[in-house]
Amino acid sequence: MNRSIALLLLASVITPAIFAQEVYHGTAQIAYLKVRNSDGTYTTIRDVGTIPIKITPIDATVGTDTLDIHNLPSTLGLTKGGGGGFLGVSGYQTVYQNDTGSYFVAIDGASCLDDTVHTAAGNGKAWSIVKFGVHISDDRRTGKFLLRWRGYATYTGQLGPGVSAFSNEFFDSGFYVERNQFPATPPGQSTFLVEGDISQYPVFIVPNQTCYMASQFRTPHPLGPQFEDGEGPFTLDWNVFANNGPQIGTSQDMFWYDVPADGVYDETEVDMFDPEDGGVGAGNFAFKAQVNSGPTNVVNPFSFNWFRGTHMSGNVGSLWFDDGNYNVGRSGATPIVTEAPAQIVVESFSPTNFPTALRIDAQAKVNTVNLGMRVELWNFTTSQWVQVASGSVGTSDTTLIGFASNPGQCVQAGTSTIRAKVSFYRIGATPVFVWLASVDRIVWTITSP
Ligand SMILES: [Ca+2]
Ligand SMILES: [Ca+2]
Ligand SMILES: [Ca+2]
Repeated sequence: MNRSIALLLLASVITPAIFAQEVYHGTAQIAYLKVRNSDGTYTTIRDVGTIPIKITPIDATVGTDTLDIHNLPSTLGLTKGGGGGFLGVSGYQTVYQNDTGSYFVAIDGASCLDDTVHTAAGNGKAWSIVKFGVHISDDRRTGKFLLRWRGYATYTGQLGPGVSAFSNEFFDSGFYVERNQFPATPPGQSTFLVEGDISQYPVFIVPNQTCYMASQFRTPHPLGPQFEDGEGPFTLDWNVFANNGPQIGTSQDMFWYDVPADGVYDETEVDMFDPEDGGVGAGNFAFKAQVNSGPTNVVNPFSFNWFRGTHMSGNVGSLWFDDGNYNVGRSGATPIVTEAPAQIVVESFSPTNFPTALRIDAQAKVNTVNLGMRVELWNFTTSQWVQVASGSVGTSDTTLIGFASNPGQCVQAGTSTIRAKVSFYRIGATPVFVWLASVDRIVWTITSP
């Protein structure tokens, strides 16, 4: 639907009714996480887990607008909002908040992008609790939508129509949300705030305050979650804006209204909702991001040991960076025939004894086909290895990423030791009988409370 058609719908703008502030609990499945590696390449991981969510019905004005902003300056400044972060009652620090109690839904707004500037307190820290809005436009309570978030660091003006004005992407991830978790509401009033706890998955990290954030509602991949790439057709679930501008962080009273939706936000799509459209300063997503007050640190290994197989070359420093400097092991004999013939165990120290999130990235390649790679974390409470990622490993660098479901148990009390293992094993016939595993990087990403 184009904007001139959408404008006709203004005649049917719905008068909000008052709901009790009921809260419904549910879950969202992480569809995929696309993580940027230090060399600028991306790793996509799927089937990661679920997060708890809370759903609150809200009143909102549903409408559209005239195109208000025709030319955007080549650089963007700050006009709206303010304030530093604060420590909430939960112990989380809010680094961006635009949740004013007065909401506006963009008709056909399945794909929008907002300029958000978080407080400096959020720099380099992973989001723990996020809050956003969704409007389910035709009152369905069946099936699921994919909520996709993409974060960009850079706006570039004067690139013209059809060309993305946003670049330097630092996250791209999606969640499956089942519609039957949303309570029934009167026709046309299916607007909700959703709060999700992503504290175990430190991937949404804004490096330096500015986050041009795209929010998209899409159809899940038709072939199944193992193929999810976030590129399905847009749905009839729409973005929700909050009036009057943010309380924490800043955003200009503008956003990018991707109509017709193609996932490309060009400079001519910049827009805002005027009072005459039913919006008041409504150029800003209803959105809130909270971080743990502690830092999110990348932790390098201090020691390594080829527990199975033989160390051939490289040192502990070879494991620190994604730089093509490898720590190489050769497959060897094992006491049990089913055991992986090459296993490297690494240790380091956690900056905290009480991590709220613990992620491990392992990148390696091998010199033959038909090998698999498994990543495990040592649980000091149960004295067991816990597998957090596995997959095939190629003859060029392959990255696996895993997350601890009990981060605190992966740190040894007293010593703060952390321990991980990466194993290589046959998943088919290998043309090379004695093969090499070249490990480029094994690092933890640990969030402190
Ligand atoms: Ca577009
Ligand atoms: Ca804005
Ligand atoms: Ca390396």
